[in-house]
Amino acid sequence: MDIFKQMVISSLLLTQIISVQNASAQNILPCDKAATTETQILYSNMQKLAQKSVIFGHQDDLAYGVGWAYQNGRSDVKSVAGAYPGVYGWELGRLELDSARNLDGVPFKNIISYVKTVYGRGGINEFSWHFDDPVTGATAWSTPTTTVNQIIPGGEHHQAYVEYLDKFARFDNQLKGPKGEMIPVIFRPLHEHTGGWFWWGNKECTPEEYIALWRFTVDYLRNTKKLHNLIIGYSAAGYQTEQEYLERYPGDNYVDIIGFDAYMDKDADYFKKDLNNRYQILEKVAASHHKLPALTETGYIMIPDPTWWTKVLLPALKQYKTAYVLTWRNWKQEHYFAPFPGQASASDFKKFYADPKMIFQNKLHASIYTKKL
Ligand code: BMA
Repeated sequence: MDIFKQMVISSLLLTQIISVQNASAQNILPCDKAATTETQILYSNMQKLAQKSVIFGHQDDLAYGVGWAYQNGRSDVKSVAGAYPGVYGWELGRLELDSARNLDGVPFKNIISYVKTVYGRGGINEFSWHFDDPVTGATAWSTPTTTVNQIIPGGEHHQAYVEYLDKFARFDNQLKGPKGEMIPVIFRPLHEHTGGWFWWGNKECTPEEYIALWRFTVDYLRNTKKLHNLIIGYSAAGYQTEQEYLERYPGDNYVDIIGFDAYMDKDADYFKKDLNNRYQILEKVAASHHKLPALTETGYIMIPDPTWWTKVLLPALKQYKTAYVLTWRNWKQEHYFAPFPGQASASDFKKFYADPKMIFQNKLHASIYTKKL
């Protein structure tokens, strides 16, 4: 082959490689091949936004805050920053018991209505599920070593877990938009599994058992219950190495968003170092597995550092690709993770909100579900 032909062929190949790379960097399809159009569009738009920005999220934002509960339209984040968050985390614990309220007292009826409101204005809903142990009936924070093994397919108590998922499906089917379309949501089950404090944690089951549980969960909801509005979130707790992060990874066909939960506990230097280490690993895994990275839970309880938002959190968000960051709930004076008016970090939070990197509800529109950016 002459040198000219060779050059043409290699330049064509290069173009192909670049376009494949771009496609994988910008438009990864949901792992559910039958995801609804709205779900596909949302996931695509989240990827696009994540190239330059981070969406701010808050757990239970519309339900209650410090010193108030169930007041229409109220939100601690909005009271401080002037805008609602863009991601809204909700908790499903006790749905498995047919309870009218979740484990933090929020009526499921309200959650359904919040989800619809959020969808209507182009916010994004996310679910965690601190479910009770289906074998012993103890809480999520119990640490038996046999539960996961007993509820995976073939296990003696498998049916009890199937019933949990049936209840989730019944709930999920109520999340419908005005045209009857399913509202896309991020579903983040079995979280913080690299820690040992939940019954599905790394001290409580083997990697094979955890992976079997995860795959069954997703396959059952997708194939048997025909739920196609789920963007699946995989979120670890602490880890030191890539190997540790991936030890229980269920595979690319079972995950859309990958992330971790990281809370600061007084020692800012340690937190920053650990956050950097975890982010570096996450970035690498996200790139090689073509998944969307997120900081799925974070916070500094009672935020005693008045510049935590701009001096600790924001620098990390500026350094590492993050689709969204979700701070935990504002329950009471001794347990909150976002500021409220008068709180020590409130004015810093306004600066954090105003930073061009950050996206709150006011920068999102309902078309996030219908039109690709
Ligand atoms: C924890 C705390 C608990 C709560 C649980 C589930 O981190 O906020 O009070 O019950 O999350 O929301």
